[in-house]
Amino acid sequence: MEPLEVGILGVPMDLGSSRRGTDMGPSAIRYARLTDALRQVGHRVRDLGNLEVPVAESLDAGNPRLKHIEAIEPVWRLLADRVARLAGEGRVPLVLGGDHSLAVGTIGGLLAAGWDDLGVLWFDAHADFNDPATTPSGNVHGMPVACIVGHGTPELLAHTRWLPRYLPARRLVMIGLRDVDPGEREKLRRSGIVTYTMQQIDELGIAEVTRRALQHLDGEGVRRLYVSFDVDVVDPDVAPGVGTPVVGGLTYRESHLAMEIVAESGLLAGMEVVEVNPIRDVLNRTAEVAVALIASAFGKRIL
Ligand code: Z70
Ligand code: MN
Ligand code: MN
Ligand code: MN
Repeated sequence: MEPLEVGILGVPMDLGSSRRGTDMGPSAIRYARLTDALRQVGHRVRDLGNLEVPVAESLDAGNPRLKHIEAIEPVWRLLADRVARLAGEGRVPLVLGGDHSLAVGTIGGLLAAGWDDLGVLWFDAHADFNDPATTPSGNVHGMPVACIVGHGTPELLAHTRWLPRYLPARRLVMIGLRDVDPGEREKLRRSGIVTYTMQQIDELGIAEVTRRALQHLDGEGVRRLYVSFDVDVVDPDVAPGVGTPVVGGLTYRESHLAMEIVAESGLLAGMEVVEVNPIRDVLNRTAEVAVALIASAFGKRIL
């Protein structure tokens, strides 16, 4: 991979989830020596610090089916501005979460930067495709995909009016699904989003799945790839420090191979790693896994 100008941005936000602690994700990932890892691969790295995010305890959650949305939406807009500016400067955004609701801001920023050839690989145990009508929790981190592709109730989409446009559903591919809510299932099947569940990964292998995902995006005209990586896609035995652990996830080796194939594609234009929760971790193991995965996605090779 040719040397990139990487711009790191932390988003210490846990307003989209009910378990506290993902707000400490950016610190945990930095403590695991992220910039060193990227520089060792040959990239130039600038850490732009953290976005200012309100503390949950200082707020009222408001609408129980759309908790903290009045505080989350301004974070999305601020994040989108920052990401669009980074992209405009030719930097590759690397965003550290924070809960997964932040993806509306990052991907919204890339759309605002005029990335018409953008595609998204969404690694997650969950579909994050709920809306206020289907949510079992009211947590917005279960809804970002609905916001990004514009499939949700008007009440939800009212908070995305600042987006320049929605991402076409066929330009988003999910990998690693194993915990989909009943209300998400039908919506997802009809959405045009391409999905690879753990069953398909077991049958085909992660290499074939990742290659098929990239091939599909290529066929949709995608020339710039954004990887949205929810660490809960990795098995909780490997990455225990997450808000919502789900058994039966990607192994250390499968997750690394997927990132190595992403690097080989030559299309990586940005990445976010979300849902790292140091409170629930064993020492800082999950952030260390996150840094190793980022290094692989950014071109680290064994030989
Ligand atoms: C469930 C919900 C969730 C994490 C997304 C879970 C959502 N589908 N959890 N990412 N870590 O509440 O909507
Ligand atoms: Mn409102
Ligand atoms: Mn997620
Ligand atoms: Mn998840």
